[in-house]
Amino acid sequence: MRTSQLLAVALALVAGTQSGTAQYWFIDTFDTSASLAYYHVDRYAPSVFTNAFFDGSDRLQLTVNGSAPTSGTGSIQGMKRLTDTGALWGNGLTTGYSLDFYVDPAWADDSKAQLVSFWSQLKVNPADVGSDYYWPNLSYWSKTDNTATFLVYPTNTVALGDFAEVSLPLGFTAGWHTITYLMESDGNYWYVDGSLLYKDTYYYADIYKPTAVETVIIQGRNYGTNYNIYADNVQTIPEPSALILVAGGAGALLFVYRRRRRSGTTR
Ligand SMILES: [Ca+2]
Ligand SMILES: [Ca+2]
Repeated sequence: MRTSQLLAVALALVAGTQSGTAQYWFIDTFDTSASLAYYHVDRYAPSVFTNAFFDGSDRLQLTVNGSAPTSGTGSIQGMKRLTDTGALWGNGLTTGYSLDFYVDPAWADDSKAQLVSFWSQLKVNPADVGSDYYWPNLSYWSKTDNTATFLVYPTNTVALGDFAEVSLPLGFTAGWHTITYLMESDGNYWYVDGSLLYKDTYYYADIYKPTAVETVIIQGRNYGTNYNIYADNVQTIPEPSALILVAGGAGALLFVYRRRRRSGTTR
């Protein structure tokens, strides 16, 4: 199948998810302020949450309030993406999301910390019991020693314990990157720019089965200074296999296309 045909099929699949099913699909481009209405404060409010022209397009801008608390819940500043009625997605079928985020080149040598963090909340069946709820997370962390890493907060905390560092992909540079999160039957998959960065398994999978992604939270952490987080094209992935093509955008499409080429199944 030609790449253009692949895209057409994928777009048709997405169109089909928007009517007559319980799947919840959206894309927030932040090209107008309309997308902002879906976002609600999670923990502590950032000082700015708006759409702004940045780096050639209209983006989401979240400014971490450096005057806020620097420890505890008050240091965690984020916005949660809900439905148009302010609810969790809650449809049982949305299994991932992707978004673009910006790594500011100035962060690399300013001897200050910045954290750009993305949380999923997974619906669990049977219903979760307190802390058994799944909260997979991927964060980009610029440290005060001017090194940087990704952080993951796995669902399998029994195996990994807590946040764990995952090295940046080879050749990772400042600028825009695409993150894709997929909830699969055997665990969480995090892709960066179309390549798998990290996977973890569900510890309680045999008892509390995750069934859907219910929200995405875009979050910064206050280290005592203001900094801007920019994101764009926040979108859900209704089905894990076919729709990664669309949800990841052209980058994911090419990724899959290349993978097919490598495996000799290009048609
Ligand atoms: Ca945009
Ligand atoms: Ca820094």
